[in-house]
Amino acid sequence: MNADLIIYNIGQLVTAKEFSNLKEGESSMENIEIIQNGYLAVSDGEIVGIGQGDVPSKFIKFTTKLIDAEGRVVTPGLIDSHTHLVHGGSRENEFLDKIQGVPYLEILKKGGGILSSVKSTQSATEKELILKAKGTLKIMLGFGVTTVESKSGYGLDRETELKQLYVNKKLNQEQEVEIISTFMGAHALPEEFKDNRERFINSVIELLPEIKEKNLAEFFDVFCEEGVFSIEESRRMLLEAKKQKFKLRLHADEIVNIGGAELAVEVGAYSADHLMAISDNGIQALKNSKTIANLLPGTSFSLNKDYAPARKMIDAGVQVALSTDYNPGSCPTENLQLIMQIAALKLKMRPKEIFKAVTINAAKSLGKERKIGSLEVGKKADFVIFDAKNIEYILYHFGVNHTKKVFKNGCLVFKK
Ligand code: IZC
Ligand code: ZN
Repeated sequence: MNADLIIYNIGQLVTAKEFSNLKEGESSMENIEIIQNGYLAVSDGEIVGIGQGDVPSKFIKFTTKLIDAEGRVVTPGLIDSHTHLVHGGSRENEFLDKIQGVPYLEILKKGGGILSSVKSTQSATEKELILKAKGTLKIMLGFGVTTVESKSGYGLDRETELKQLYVNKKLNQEQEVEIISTFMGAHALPEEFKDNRERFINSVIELLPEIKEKNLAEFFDVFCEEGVFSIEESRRMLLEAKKQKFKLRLHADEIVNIGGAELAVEVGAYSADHLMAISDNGIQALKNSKTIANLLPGTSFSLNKDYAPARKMIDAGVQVALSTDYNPGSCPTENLQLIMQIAALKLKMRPKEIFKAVTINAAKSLGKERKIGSLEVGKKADFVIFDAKNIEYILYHFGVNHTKKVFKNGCLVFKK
């Protein structure tokens, strides 16, 4: 099979292909392939060849573009599987309160936090939201991110929730980063429903058929948290969404442990996200399930809270992903590389575990592992060339962007 693009002389080619057998002394999160001195052959946006050493001549034709990686690291395009990408405004007006110790849920209770972003998103036009999100995605792409999950949830009314989801759809057509759309109508309780929770929950459920029919979201998510939506309320919405063929993910045990991880497993969610306050029982539940623990350590860093017990989870055999949680309140950063660096320094995750978490495991948390998340023949040619000779360097040298080039579907979409 001829290739139209070949990257050769790759110092470390992180294919992120999983081995079925664990190597002595490695965790189940370290079973990914890294080829030393590798090459990658691409045709028509797909991977057609991958291997070690010299590129076999069968891949090379007269017009093949050859790129010398000069011993650098190449990885799959990174996947940010938890973001609140589409929103109006920002919340730096709450920043001083926040760093002086006013709790996140306290700010929300007073009508700030998420509810402040709801106001800004309601008053923004679709065009303004698209423009702002495009700017964000461009920055993310520059950090090596080629797929982004994007939640609604700053509308909390039909019109604005649909507006956010339409923006997701438009973004997929108008820029390079692939968007996976999630309906999160149950992100907070609007003040006007304070005395009528049931009515609000019903209104979220009533929106499901329209969103399904218009094909505006693949996933459904709830902020299951003390003072937001209870386990019982979350379960009811999740099961209704599941019945209507939405895939599920869940904000679980972020701030207070209320059994969110257990609920995520019970309803068959693709991911349980945050888990800063997960219990041992929650870890056991995840361990015996297909639900991915999606950890967002940038949020702990930004809220000055405890970090999720990643080591404990991984050592128990739980599969972990890592994401930014990009949002205007608890984690205003696009930088997934910084999140990976925090995961190393604060979650004590090992380099291979971290790269697995932002590639194949993130893909699994989105149900997309057959197409993206690893570099294997037949998968999409989404990949990153890092200006580094080994993966450790990318984690150790923190706070800068290590990306050199980013390719999406075999096309160069970012160059430093
Ligand atoms: O806007 O505060 N945790 N939702 C749940 C968020 C953080 C986003 C926000
Ligand atoms: Zn979130």
